[in-house]
Amino acid sequence: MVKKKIKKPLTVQQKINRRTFLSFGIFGTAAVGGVLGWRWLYNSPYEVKGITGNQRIPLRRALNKTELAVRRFLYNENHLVKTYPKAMASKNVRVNSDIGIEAEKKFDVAAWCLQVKKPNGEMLNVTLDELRTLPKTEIVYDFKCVEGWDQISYWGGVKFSDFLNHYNLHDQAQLQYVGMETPDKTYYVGIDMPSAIHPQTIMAYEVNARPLPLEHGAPLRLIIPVKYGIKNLKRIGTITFSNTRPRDYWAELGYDYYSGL
Ligand SMILES: Nc1nc2c(c(=O)[nH]1)N[C@H]1C(S)=C(S)[C@@H](COP(=O)(O)O)O[C@H]1N2
Ligand SMILES: [Mo]
Repeated sequence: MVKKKIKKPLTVQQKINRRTFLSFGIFGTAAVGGVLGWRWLYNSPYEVKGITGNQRIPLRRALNKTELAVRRFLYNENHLVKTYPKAMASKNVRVNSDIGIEAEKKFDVAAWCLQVKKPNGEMLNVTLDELRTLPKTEIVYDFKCVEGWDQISYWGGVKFSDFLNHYNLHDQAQLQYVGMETPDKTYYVGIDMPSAIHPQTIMAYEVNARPLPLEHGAPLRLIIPVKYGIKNLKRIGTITFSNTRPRDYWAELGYDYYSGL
């Protein structure tokens, strides 16, 4: 006869001990894994400087993969960013950084005009007065900066998609990216076309229903609520269109190129 080994039922204390042991085991493995993963990441080489730069290769790869997943499964041009009543908008809109619009660099707002470079090399020049004749779009939303602050603010200007339609830039709208640079070309951003033509993306010439002050990017800035602050370029000088990623100030310094919310 084969003797069956009978397992004695565990006592409550034994059960607790086993649980504790398991929990610590799992926690410990995760912790060690985390530390090793971190060490691995921080021993990985940096990417070759190009459109993006200054980032460890695996992390950049992850950022780019996340972008693809977001664009494929999460991004929806009909999905609108939350808006607020005007009364909730901050009266003193924070001024964050001023690359390309530094006060000591004298800037003549009256002499400004927007330069739109078409892929065929043709140049379209648009004045602020012309832009003001287009339908005005206003938005009150929570502006978010990657540095960890956010603020409800109220902007007014021309919807980017209205601008493209009005100037017959339909062929340009078929391309994958929009590039924007300050007139002095020291701050620049690249925006994927779906985000650029999102119904809440505007080129703003007003904040709190008043003309944009210099420090907020007078006479015209980008307000793109589906992106972090870094993409909201102040003082647009030139606009370009392309199928490759335009240069981007913060992406070159290691930040996510997409920087979506
Ligand atoms: N030309 C220019 N645009 C810019 C910046 C800049 O330094 N220069 N900073 C960006 C960042 S990081 C943020 S958070 C917002 C801040 O906009 P605000 O100063 O109007 O609040 O502008 C963005 N646009
Ligand atoms: Mo920012």
